[in-house]
Amino acid sequence: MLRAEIDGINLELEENISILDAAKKAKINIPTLCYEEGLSIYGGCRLCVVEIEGEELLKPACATNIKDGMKIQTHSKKVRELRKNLFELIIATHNIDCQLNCLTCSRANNCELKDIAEDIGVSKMRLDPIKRGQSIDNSSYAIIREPEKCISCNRCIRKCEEVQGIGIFTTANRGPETLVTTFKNRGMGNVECTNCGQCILSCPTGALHELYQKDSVLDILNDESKHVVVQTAPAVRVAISEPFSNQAGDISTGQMVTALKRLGFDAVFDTNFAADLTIMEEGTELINRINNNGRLPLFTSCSPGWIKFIEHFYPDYLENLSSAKSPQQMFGAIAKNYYAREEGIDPEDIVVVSIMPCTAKKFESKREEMAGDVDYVLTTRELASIIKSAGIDFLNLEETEYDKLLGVSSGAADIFGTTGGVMEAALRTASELITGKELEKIDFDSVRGLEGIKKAEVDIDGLKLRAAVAHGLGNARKLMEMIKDGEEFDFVEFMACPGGCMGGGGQPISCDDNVLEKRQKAIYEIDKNKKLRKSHENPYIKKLYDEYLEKPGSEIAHKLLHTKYKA
Ligand code: HC0
Repeated sequence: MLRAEIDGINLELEENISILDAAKKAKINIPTLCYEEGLSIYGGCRLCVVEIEGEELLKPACATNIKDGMKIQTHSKKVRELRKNLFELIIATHNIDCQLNCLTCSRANNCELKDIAEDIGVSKMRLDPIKRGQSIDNSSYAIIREPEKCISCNRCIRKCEEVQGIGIFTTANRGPETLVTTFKNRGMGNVECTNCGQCILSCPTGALHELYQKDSVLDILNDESKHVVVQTAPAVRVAISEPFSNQAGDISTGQMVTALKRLGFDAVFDTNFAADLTIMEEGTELINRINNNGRLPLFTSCSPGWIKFIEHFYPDYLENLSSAKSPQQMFGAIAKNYYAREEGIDPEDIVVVSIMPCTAKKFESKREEMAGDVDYVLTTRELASIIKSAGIDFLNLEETEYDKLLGVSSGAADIFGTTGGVMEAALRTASELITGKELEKIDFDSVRGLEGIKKAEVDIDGLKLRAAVAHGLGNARKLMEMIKDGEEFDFVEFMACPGGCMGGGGQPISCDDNVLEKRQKAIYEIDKNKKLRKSHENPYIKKLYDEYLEKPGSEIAHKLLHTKYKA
């Protein structure tokens, strides 16, 4: 144990703890910009400098470990003056538009720079901002980069490289001209970006954000000639309230449906309905591959960031991907065919809007393999922003149920929103379809939790199904290397984002501690409280097969619900 004193507070601390972490334990807030929990220490912004008794130079708290007997001051006059100077230098390389056009910035409501300016007590700027003449990178269908707003904290670089294992960002130039950019400044749409959007969650300013489609959706809602239907992804309902309440883990399904109706959507449906459908199609494909010596392991195909990853880095394994489209895309195809027929609406007049926790879903909707299924994709953040600008008091809304035909889903579909959920949903259905017997226990605990890679062997009436689950592309790469090295599995779930979709790049930017744990708990709570907890028992899925699709894997199901990815 070490002893140290921070701002007069005596602490007993474990070895190898940074001053920043020790201060947190003492509930002392030291401002940081380039630091992010879970990423390597960069120590570039220096805003976290502290004064250590007996040392002439101030030290960065993130990169300095506590030594026994240290006495530290985190907010002395010397510290505050240097912090202010450093902050002014940082802000001077930041876009002048921030100072003139803060109101229109995507991060106007939660800009870390603004928060820090307040913490540090910066009231006026003494330095003229440097304009670097960099144009906006809008080469991607999913993520927009505004280099003039970049403050070179390098968090996006580290997130992409260290967590996602990709590394599309790099730095260019030196000194005040330093820039974060993509390889040869080619643009996000022309490098190996998977569109996962994890960089957006790390960016402290508005330098990275999704391609906004909010205005297009508001316009289409005003077009009387169109029948606009909306679908909401599993993970949105446990995060949409965060921008209103500043706390994570609340379930707001009913309020979200009410808000969407108030916004003017003609029908409010659930992606979860299509998640149940996915289980029927993907589960059938798994059983067929096992019975017919097909290519194994079968890989899930619902996470578009993962699809882009395998296309770039493991093209030899594309045959392992399930041919099932993602639930988002299946929903679009069903809405424009089955729903159109049932309601007597010309499919040309139907507009499908998705609300997704994911930026890569925007890219997925534009893929040529399935273009036309879905017309617009909004992130959870975009929906929250539209709700706010419509003056809707979200937290006090009454609850409404989804519209019926494509709006009823099982608990198995709800858990799609967290890592391990697709696997568990598939196991519930595959077990019962294979054995013809009801499962005694439907919770598959071995694929739950936030461990990066989970493995499980499930005994289905003598058939030993070897399963694995990876979330976050860094873990996906590790698991792919295990498979390349000969480790054998039958079915593998991959999700591009840490935590699965609940941690997607389109979710609200964290406003609470332990956000993933809280969202995950909420997702399992929704499942537990549902009577209907298995995809194959969903009466509206049965009706869809009886009246339209015939049976899982039928010719028409293949035409509408399956696809093939090419390298
Ligand atoms: Fe997901 Fe999905 S579960 S990818 O994570 O399969 O984004 O929430 O909508 O499509 O259902 C995201 C979340 C979805 C799809 C579903 C799947």
